[in-house]
Amino acid sequence: MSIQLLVPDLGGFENIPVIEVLVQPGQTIKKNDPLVTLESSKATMEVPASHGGRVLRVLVQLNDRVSQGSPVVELDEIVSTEQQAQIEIPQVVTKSEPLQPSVSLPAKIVSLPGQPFSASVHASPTVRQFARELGVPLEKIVPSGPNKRILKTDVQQFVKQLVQQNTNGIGGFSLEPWPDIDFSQFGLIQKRPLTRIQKLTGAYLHRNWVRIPHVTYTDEVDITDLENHRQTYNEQQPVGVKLTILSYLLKALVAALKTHPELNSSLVGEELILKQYYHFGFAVDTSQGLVVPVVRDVEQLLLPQLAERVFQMAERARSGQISPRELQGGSFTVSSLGSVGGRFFTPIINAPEVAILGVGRTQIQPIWSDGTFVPRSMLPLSLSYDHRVVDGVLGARFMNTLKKELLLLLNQI
Ligand code: CAO
Repeated sequence: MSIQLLVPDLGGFENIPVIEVLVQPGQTIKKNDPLVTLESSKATMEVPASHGGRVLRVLVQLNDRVSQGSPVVELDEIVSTEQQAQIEIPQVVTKSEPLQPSVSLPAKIVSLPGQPFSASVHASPTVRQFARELGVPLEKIVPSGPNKRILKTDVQQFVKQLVQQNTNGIGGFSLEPWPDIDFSQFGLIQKRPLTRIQKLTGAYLHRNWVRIPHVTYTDEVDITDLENHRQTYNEQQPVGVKLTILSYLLKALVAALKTHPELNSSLVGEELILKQYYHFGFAVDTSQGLVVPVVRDVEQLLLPQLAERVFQMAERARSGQISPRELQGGSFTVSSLGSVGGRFFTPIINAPEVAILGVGRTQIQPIWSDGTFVPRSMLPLSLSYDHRVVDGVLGARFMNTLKKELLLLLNQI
């Protein structure tokens, strides 16, 4: 039996726009389920179904205007024996006969102007109910419906994003949307897309910066004697690759990491994976962006071999010839800006590693020694570490060891 469900008495309101259609053909509905939402200048109302059944046709569209008695839905009614007894026969007609109005339940007024929850957000009672059940504050949702109305899909999208953020481990962040500004209104601009490498490294750097509690510890090491040694060695080797400060540091790192193995580890869940290999990445500035080749088994390389390896890998990184395998497996990373300038900075940890060493430019400084100032070459070092794994004392001890090991190298060449 088909019946029409009608708009009930609206308390004197007429020609009220339909702002949401909540059912569709083929859908099975129960008595009291909301069919449409109407919104007058004074209130938002839901029209509930007076009968349960399968929706054959929806007789209104968005923005249609309805009054009491307007047909909303044509329904193929499902009636239990008990319900059948309660239904007044004249209001229910078979499809072959002209359709007659059925009983309509009073409209539910769910939102009135002045009520706190409707003050600034537009949403139908069903959507409000849905959001309430999920504990979602409507004020936080970006509306996509007409007249800035929040739809059910907006609530679902909001929840989806929250779940996604929680899966990524950054639940709890509630940030303002990124500003969308047309800069050309202020002056001339030029657009340049990020390179593929910039896009890739950018995403990883962002993740690491957000997910790892970084602490950066800074110190200086007096490398006057090491510099003399390096320069003398390089002068005596007119051919071949010269020794660089970076290669000394990589070598000294092996010894320092053996003393403090926590800094040569990865945090997996609640377990530390302590690595007994020493594969070190070093940041190379290329025309396409930052690339980090990994020198394997630094422990087994003599200083000149290490300098040669670093030089060749940097060259291949710059010419785009480094293989993906050569970018993998690092246990610690060094980022040296020494050839460019500057002193201290905050290098971002190259996850899943737990620490990274930033190297600044050596500067000759007056250092107090034996009652007088003497000029010494001071190398600035910035160690960023994951504070979940390395605490402040360990970080400081590690730096002390590294400084000591760097100077001990002088006796090894
Ligand atoms: N203090 C003073 N001078 C330094 C120095 C330091 N800490 N480190 C290097 N230099 C000098 C070298 O002695 C060399 O000088 P000479 O030509 O007079 O001998 C010059 O700088 C160039 O050094 P280099 O480039 O040959 O060797 P390197 O080991 O310092 O650098 C590499 C190699 C690959 C690290 C470097 O080329 C590079 O790409 N650096 C940028 C790394 C980077 O992008 N870091 C940031 C990552 S986060 O965005």
